[in-house]
Amino acid sequence: MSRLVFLLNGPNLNLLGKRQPEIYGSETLADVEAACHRLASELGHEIRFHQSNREYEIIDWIHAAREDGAGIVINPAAFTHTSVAILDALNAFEQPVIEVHISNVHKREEFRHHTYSSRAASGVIAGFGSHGYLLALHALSEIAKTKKS
Ligand code: CA2
Repeated sequence: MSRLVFLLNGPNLNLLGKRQPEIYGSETLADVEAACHRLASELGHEIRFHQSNREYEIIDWIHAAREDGAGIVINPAAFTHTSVAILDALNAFEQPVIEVHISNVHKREEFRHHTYSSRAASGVIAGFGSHGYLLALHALSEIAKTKKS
């Protein structure tokens, strides 16, 4: 069984740690990637970590995960609230999906309360800062174990 997890990040998350630390914290995306690599190797997973400001690239990575991905952790960022195309791609992926939001979107503006991508997720983690990515990796790892046994 594949141990490969895709960690996908949507638009503007390349600015993490560089702007609006009061909302998104001070860790950069490179810090998050390094922490995910460390945890993944402890859990016995390999990861592919990507970020894009382009919707089609995120969709292409979701399609790539169909080949050999054991799961997807995704923060679609603003595409969460707008993209039926990302929802359709996630629905075509047959392994578990965990959605992450750094901020608690439910405490924020009304337009962030509606999500498309969450409909394809086994679970959603929001409001724990960048630590949410690590919580999501733990969750995926547990789901993968349960599926095996
Ligand atoms: O809380 C999250 O993780 C979000 O997915 C972040 C998105 C936002 O549109 C969602 O509603 C919630 C925004 C990502 C922008 O990231 C930035 C990071 C630092 C500075 C500026 C933007």
